[in-house]
Amino acid sequence: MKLTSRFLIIPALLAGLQAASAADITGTVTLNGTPPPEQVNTHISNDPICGKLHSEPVKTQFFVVGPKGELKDVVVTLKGAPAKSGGESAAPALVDQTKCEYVPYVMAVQTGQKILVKNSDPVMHNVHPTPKVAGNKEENKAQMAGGADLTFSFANPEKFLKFQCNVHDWMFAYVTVVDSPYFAVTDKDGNFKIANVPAGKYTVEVAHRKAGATTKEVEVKDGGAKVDFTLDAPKPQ
Ligand SMILES: [Cu+2]
Repeated sequence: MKLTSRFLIIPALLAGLQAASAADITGTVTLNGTPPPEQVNTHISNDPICGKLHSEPVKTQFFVVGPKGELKDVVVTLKGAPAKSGGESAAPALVDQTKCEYVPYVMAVQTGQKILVKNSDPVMHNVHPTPKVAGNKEENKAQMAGGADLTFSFANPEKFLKFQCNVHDWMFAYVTVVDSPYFAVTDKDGNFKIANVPAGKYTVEVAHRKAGATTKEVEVKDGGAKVDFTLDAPKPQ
């Protein structure tokens, strides 16, 4: 009798442990205050090839906000994240050059993860990542219209590593390199989700290129954790 009940209890305990072992951290990032107005990118419209690819004026996208200040392009990372990067085995991250802009403008990858850069335009670009962290390699590769995809990867963590095109000096993208699989970038509704985080206590950091960064403590338990953030718009100059 004793034996039977023990056999029943142990699987139940194990199932309980598994349920508590990983959950999602979700939340929303909101911009407090009014961001400076975006500027029309006259470089694109003045370019004989790139200008023709757009029917509407192209604006900068420094602050992409929703009706309630929901802030896009915020990089969300975990300090004290439990696992090291599995970047070598992760699916490649994609960056497209389309209509003489990088899409996405802001992204995050793991250390060692491949970044595939496409050229969907009828014009040559050159892809020039300019890392500032030692050990991350600066490269500068031309890519013809219809050319093969280019591949990049970075060994060390770095925030907002800048990619630029020297043919079109308005073309920038920012790639944050993280040494764990636990990160996210907010969508157009300001939402993020870091999936399958092992139970435990963490510091969550949110960072936006123009609105700065802040942190909050969270504890991941059964059912996950929800944590919202507010960043302040820069004061008018
Ligand atoms: Cu270009």
